[in-house]
Amino acid sequence: MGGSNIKAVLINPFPSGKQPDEYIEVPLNLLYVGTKLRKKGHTVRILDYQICSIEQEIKNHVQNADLVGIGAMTPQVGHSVEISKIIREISDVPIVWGGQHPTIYPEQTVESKVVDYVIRGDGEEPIAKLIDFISGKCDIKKVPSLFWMEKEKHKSNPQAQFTDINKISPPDWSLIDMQVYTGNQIVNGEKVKTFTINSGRGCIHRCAFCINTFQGRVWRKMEAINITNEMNILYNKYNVKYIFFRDDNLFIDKKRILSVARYVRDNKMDMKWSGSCRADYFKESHLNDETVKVLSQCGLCNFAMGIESGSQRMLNLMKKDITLQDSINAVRTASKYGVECSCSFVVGAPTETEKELEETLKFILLLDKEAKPKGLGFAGINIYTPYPGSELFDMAVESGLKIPDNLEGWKDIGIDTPLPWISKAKRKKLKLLDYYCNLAISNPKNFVYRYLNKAARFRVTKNFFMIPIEKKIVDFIKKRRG
Ligand code: B12
Ligand code: SF4
Repeated sequence: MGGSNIKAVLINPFPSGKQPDEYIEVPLNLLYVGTKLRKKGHTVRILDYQICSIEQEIKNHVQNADLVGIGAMTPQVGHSVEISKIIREISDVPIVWGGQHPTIYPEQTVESKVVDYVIRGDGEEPIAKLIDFISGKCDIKKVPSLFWMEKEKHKSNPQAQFTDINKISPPDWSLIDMQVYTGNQIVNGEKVKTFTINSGRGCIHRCAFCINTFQGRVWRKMEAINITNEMNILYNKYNVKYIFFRDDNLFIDKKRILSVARYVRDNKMDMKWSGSCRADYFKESHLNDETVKVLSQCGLCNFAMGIESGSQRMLNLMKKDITLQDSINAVRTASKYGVECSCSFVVGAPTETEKELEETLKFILLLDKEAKPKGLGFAGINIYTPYPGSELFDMAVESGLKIPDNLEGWKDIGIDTPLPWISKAKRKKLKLLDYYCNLAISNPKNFVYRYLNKAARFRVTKNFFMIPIEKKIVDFIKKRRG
């Protein structure tokens, strides 16, 4: 390792069970960590499973790297372990893991022979300090948020302060190929150049399936001026016409989001944007009619809303703190001003009964009706996946889910994890719901699809999904069309 410039390779591994997406997501975690390293004068290469074969690329890049960083959500642990093993076979470069999974299980992660260090929580400051340590410039004790093993014993340093997200804006987009990541998104039937901004970290709410509760329910916001600065550069330099705000909860601060919206309008930017919002925010003191109207006039075109369930008992169990009426009201208000709603739902959570599942299916159709005149944009039906760090995970464990006792044991916990309270037959059925609910709320343009839509509505109303012939027909049509 010569001089102070070191070479870091940062890796985004493949999450188990993930279906290929048309849209390539920006690996924001590595972008921020990489930005910090580049600002310190280091060389950074990001390897992302979405656009390259990591197995092949690491062979080319690891030989002369001084540090490898891997970002791991729980479903990415399996691939992260595989990659770390390959690296170990060809190099003794230090391997550091960061991200949600090692943040929740730092000790268990460093016990693995293929991980040298874990950085817990925000990675920007700690990774820069870790590089100082491996370059011989400081003692290991000076690296905040670090976990490691020494003579078979766990060692750790105190947690770093949260990153000041206003100081790190904008991230260094030249670290990634913007041509690839500004992939086209379909908006109102048209392909639009799209990019992602993260304008806040954390959330103040307490949903029992969400990792934010583990992180102390603290919300850290980027000021409006920094958000609009990022939007401006993306618009003028990269010709981006659609911004996906990837915040957990974009609309916490009404004043802030209104300033961003007005900036888009006042600067005559031809730009659309969307973000996630809670259904209970649509009330007089927050997102009232007037506010939603202004937001819509200023480019907001979609609210992503976690409606989660059509059963109030399940909503209460999930500590969602919303009512069914809140969701109806949210969808009505948004649709009145032309803002589409993409709603997501969780099915198959512990203790959910068949009747409660039916309530959710009926509720999706009801919301579609309330979203006048176009209907819901999308209904995402996810089978509950227990992610550690959330309250519902503990309930899943009580219901028979086994917690792996070593890092490699997590390799099967992912998007399609078998759950003790869901039989194989039930899982097969739950997997069809996303497909059928979206067919049922679609606006069919031709005769065949009108028939399929009617059949899907019947199935969703009756909670009957045996012999999924319509799906086979659609798959066949799609295949023939290529
Ligand atoms: C945006 C987002 C996505 C995006 C992009 C993810 C990405 N890689 O950037 C998309 C849509 C692809 C996505 C997908 C999924 N996501 Co997601 N996602 C988020 C969300 C809302 C914000 C993450 C983000 O960008 N934050 C901003 C960045 C800067 O922060 P960060 O990611 O935390 O990274 C910081 C630290 O963690 C750390 N760090 C991260 N990586 C590394 C690596 C190194 C080497 C170091 C040193 C440090 C480090 O430093 C970073 C900078 O401070 C979080 C919610 C949350 N509270 O975190 C969920 C979240 C991370 N997602 C989650 C899940 C489960 C998923 C899915 C598996 C969901 C699914 N069922 O399909 C998929 C699949 C993952 C994939 N890679 O494709 C869970 C993870 C739970 C867990 N135990 O792992 C979260 C926490 C949601 C939740 N509330 O439960 N996600
Ligand atoms: S699910 Fe959404 S609203 Fe609930 S705590 Fe998580 S980020 Fe906040």
